[in-house]
Amino acid sequence: MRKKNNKWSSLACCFVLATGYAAAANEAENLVENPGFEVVHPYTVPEKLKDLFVASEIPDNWGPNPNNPTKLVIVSDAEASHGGSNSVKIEPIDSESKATSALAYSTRFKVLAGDKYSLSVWAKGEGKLILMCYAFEPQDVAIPAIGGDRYRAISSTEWAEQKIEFTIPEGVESVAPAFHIQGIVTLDDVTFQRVAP
Ligand SMILES: [Ca+2]
Repeated sequence: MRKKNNKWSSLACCFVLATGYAAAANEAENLVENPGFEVVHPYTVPEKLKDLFVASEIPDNWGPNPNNPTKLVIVSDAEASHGGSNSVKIEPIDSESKATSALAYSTRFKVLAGDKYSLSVWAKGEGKLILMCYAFEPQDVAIPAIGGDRYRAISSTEWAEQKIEFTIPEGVESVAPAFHIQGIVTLDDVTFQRVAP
């Protein structure tokens, strides 16, 4: 057993629905679909996730991570959103809880070691936020997430952009962007791009 002790990655292998990989990355193209959460669909929480996830609708291409009990609310209010009509509020199911909740992209991107990527999101609220990519070796082995090393304090009713840049380590074949949150944080307008090496 190796490199399987990372708490961020252990679930990702179960959740991220890699039925196919996204197309190869062109530089400076935003690779995520539905980056502003404008497309949503009704959602019925599966029985096995009933204690772990609360949502009546979720954005297309995005979903929960059952390792991190999460309440997800679509905020349908152009005034309150950073762009478009919708943003996504992430909070713990138990309002007293200090547990980490999560929002994850539901498709993995094939990557090459040494390539440089950036991940950004606009955020507001009262809590903490980590931007990261779940990472996978060939044969779907989940390994420690990339970039998930620092919580950023979010404490404002004004939107602010949060961003990380990282280089794909050796051995990583695919990644999926994700946000881990403590407290109540609203997100909008994600950008995931390959940047010049
Ligand atoms: Ca939006």
